[in-house]
Amino acid sequence: MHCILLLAAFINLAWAKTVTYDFEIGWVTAAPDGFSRPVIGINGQWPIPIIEANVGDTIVVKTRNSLRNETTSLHFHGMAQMGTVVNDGPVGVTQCPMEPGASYTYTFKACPAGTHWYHSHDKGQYPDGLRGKMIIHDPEWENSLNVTQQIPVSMSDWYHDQMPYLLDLYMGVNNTNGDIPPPNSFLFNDTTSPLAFNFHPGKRYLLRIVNMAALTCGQFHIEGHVLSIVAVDGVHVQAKDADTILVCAGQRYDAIVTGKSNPSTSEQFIAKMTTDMLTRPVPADTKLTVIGSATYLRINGLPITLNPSITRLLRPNWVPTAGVLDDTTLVPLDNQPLLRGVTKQITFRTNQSYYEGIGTRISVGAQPWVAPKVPSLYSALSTGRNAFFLSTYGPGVVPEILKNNDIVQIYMENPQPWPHPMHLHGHAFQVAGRGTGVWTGTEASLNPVPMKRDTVVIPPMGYLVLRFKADNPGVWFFHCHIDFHVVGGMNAVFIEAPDVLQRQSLTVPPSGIRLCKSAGQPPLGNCAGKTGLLSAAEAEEQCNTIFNMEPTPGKYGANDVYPR
Ligand SMILES: *[C@@H]1O[C@H](CO)[C@@H](O)[C@H](O)[C@H]1NC(C)=O
Ligand SMILES: *[C@@H]1O[C@H](CO)[C@@H](O)[C@H](O)[C@H]1NC(C)=O
Ligand SMILES: *[C@@H]1O[C@H](CO)[C@@H](O)[C@H](O)[C@H]1NC(C)=O
Ligand SMILES: *[C@@H]1O[C@H](CO)[C@@H](O)[C@H](O)[C@H]1NC(C)=O
Ligand SMILES: *[C@@H]1O[C@H](CO)[C@@H](O)[C@H](O)[C@H]1NC(C)=O
Ligand SMILES: [Cu+2]
Repeated sequence: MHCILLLAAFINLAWAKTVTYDFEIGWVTAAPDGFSRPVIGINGQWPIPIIEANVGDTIVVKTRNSLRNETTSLHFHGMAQMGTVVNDGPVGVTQCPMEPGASYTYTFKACPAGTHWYHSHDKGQYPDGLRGKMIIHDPEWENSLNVTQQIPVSMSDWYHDQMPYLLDLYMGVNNTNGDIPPPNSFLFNDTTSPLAFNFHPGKRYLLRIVNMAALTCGQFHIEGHVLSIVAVDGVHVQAKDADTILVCAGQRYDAIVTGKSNPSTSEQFIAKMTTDMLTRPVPADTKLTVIGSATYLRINGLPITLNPSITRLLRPNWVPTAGVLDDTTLVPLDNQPLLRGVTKQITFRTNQSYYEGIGTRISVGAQPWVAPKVPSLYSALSTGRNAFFLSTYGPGVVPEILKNNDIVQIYMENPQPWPHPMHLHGHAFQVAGRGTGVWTGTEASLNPVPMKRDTVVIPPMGYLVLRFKADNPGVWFFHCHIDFHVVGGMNAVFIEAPDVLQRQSLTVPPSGIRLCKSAGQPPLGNCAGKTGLLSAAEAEEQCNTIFNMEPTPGKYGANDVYPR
């Protein structure tokens, strides 16, 4: 069900229930790859719990920050947050940070259904462990799939060092070429230990695969089995067979796997980190792969032995030989045609820059995103008619103002040798075009029935054409899902129909005002925390915009050195 219809109908949905979670966020110790380190857990546990509900339910997540030494927040990746943008979670965009000891309650409709996840959206923090699975069930769709079991699994990279330290390295004055520290290992379901899928002959399984990485993508493949892809990022698609899928940070794939009808051997699966997002060679001791098994049992309950030739195949340098699924070949089940008649054009370009004395930054718009004094949403809610002026948000947040029901096109160029997983909050967009070089600009070159998702990879030295309808009033973050790049500023903010938001009488919640006050930030007014309209020059001066200086040329320093 579309979330708009759901919002209109939800009071009448007798089956909708409220699902409540009580989360105390705090430090625990874990060793997912054998190396013991402090990680951010929930209620004393890591991995953190799965959030699970049915579409249309109300989810209430009560959080308390017991970290003592770091601020935090939670974002529910994939949720439309229709009418509840105040609970979307990104710090500086829809809320202030939760200081140690502070509490905040996130309440929202479980919509759309699908394989999703939730994570901290503060200061590049989630790779320290604060990220977990979130499954929103659609019982009708799941019944139609005729599966015996649903198996949520995750992939992610993993560091032995903590993010505040790694981010200092990345952002620091010595990192002139924007190098990202390479991960130590790759995790499958939060471990490097070999796990098993226990399959029964001829039975169907729904694998719900999410990549929760800081940086890298993961390939997933099961020997001797086909992955029939039925959804991506919660969008149902016409079933398409794949041998291997590539899942990048933030992305999700739902795959149906059918057990072999007459197995004579068990098989192995592989989850493997891809290294194309790394800016320098992977250290030799990085553990790139996790091997597990698709196990069948004999009548006596003992596992059927592994296929020996497969074991050889998979270690140590496996590469997918039967191709990797190209996600743009997927067709959404609703067959929605390409949105035409664009009323709002946005052009972005990746720009990785080095600023002498400041360090590495990266941007999609005119400058790297920097947190404003007032979260942009709170400005949109508290400035009346001034909410339609860019200076209300300040150039530092790279704002774009969308009118209600605009047909929006984002054209993004990436004149860099590295790909980026680009994510938009509050919407699934059509991936109308993607390619290398620059776009020709013609409608004819776009996909007439584009696939839709909420996180898509822009290729190296390539471009993306994304379209969506501005039918979800709110303030939505558009950003690279590499958490280093979020902190480095590869972000923009879409102010969508602020007049409608204000007409809906949405206001800054008292709990949100408390968070700002305890963080020492003004909760209301324009980006400088004032009433009245700022001039462009005032906004630039008063709203945390420190990048009105030219970047320093040098190796990958200013973007001018990249080959085009
Ligand atoms: C916060 O405390 C944890 C747990 O004691 C520690 O491992 C971590 O390094 C600290 N982080 C900072 C930024 O001080
Ligand atoms: C992965 O973890 C989930 C719980 O988060 C569990 O339900 C699932 O069975 C695990 N998958 C495997 C293959 O162990
Ligand atoms: C940068 O590198 C220099 C030379 O190695 C070192 O002395 C300095 O402490 C480094 N600065 C930072 C902020 O890491
Ligand atoms: C459902 O799947 C089972 C195998 O698990 C198969 O035997 C059965 O025919 C399927 N039913 C339908 C309606 O497709
Ligand atoms: C990157 O930003 C700098 C500084 O604003 C500008 O000079 C340069 O042209 C930009 N590069 C690209 C590829 O847009
Ligand atoms: Cu990026």
